[in-house]
Formats: sequence, C-alpha cells, structure tokens
Amino acid sequence: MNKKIYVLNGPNLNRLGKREPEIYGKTTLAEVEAFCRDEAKNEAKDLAIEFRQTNSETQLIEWVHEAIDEGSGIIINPAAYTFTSLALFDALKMFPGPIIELHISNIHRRESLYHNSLVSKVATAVIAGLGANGYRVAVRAMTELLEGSGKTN
Ligand code: CA2
Repeated sequence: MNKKIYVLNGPNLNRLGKREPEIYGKTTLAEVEAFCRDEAKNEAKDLAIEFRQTNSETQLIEWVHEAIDEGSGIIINPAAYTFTSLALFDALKMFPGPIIELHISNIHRRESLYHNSLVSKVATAVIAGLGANGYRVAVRAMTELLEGSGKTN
C-alpha cells in the first residue's frame, strides 16, 4: 500500500505528558509519534505517516488542504478547535478519504463544553478515551479503512 496518512494535532498537545497526567496520561507527543510510526510499519510497509502538531488554527487548516492534495487518510486530534472551528469543519468536509477524529480523553464524560464536536459531523469514525494508545488504534483502523473499501466518501 503506497499511501500517506496525516496525523494532525491541535493546540496544546505539544505539552502532552508534561501537565494534567490524570486526564491525558504521561506519554509525550514525541512518544506518540514514535508508536504511530511503529504501528504503520507493522501494518503496511509503504504507509507513510505525516505527524504534525500546531497551536494555530490557520496552520491546521493548511495541513488539511495539503492532505486533500497528497493524503489518503486523516487522523486528527483538533483539541479545542474540535468544538469551535467552522473553518476546520469546512476544510475537513472537502477531504475525500477517511477521517478519524481522535481524543485522548473521553470527551463525553467531561464538562458539557466538550460535548458538541463539530468534527464528528464530518468524521468517518471517532476514538475517545483510550489514552495515547488511541493513536495506535487509529493508525491500525485507518490502514484497514484504506485497504478495505479505499476512499469512503
Ligand atoms: O482528549 C483530547 O485529546 C482532547 O482533544 C484534548 C484537548 C481538549 O480540548 C479536548 O476536548 C480533548 C486539550 C488538549 C490540551 O492538551 C494538554 C496536554 C497536556 C497537558 C495539558 C493539556
């Protein structure tokens, strides 16, 4: 499978493993990246991973545009932009392949301001509450989505 998956991370996730371990765990974003790459190797030899993090909404949207031109799948943890960004929602709507929305915590068990995800309305699937391990699960699931039916929407 010669395909590229974008793993995009939104604001504050560069602080992962350094603050609020009771909610987000102790794994750092660099460690998450390493095990996404490992999982991609296990699953399919030619699966490239573009792993990125930004604190900027504009940058996140530009990476979605890049994925529209060059990517086969998007795994995205948009962090706070999940709930606020119509611009991100519009950009993701243009992506023709599978989108997995990912949250480290179970957003539905948290305060109500974390309940109304805009991104869920355009995502193929949602993973929440598995901790950092959710990224590994997401890479595996994305591989299967891409192998199985190819582009789903
Ligand atoms: O659970 C998730 O992955 C979230 O997307 C994380 C976001 C939050 O706004 C979402 O509702 C759920 C917050 C990211 C903040 O990142 C931190 C990382 C380390 C320490 C503190 C915050």
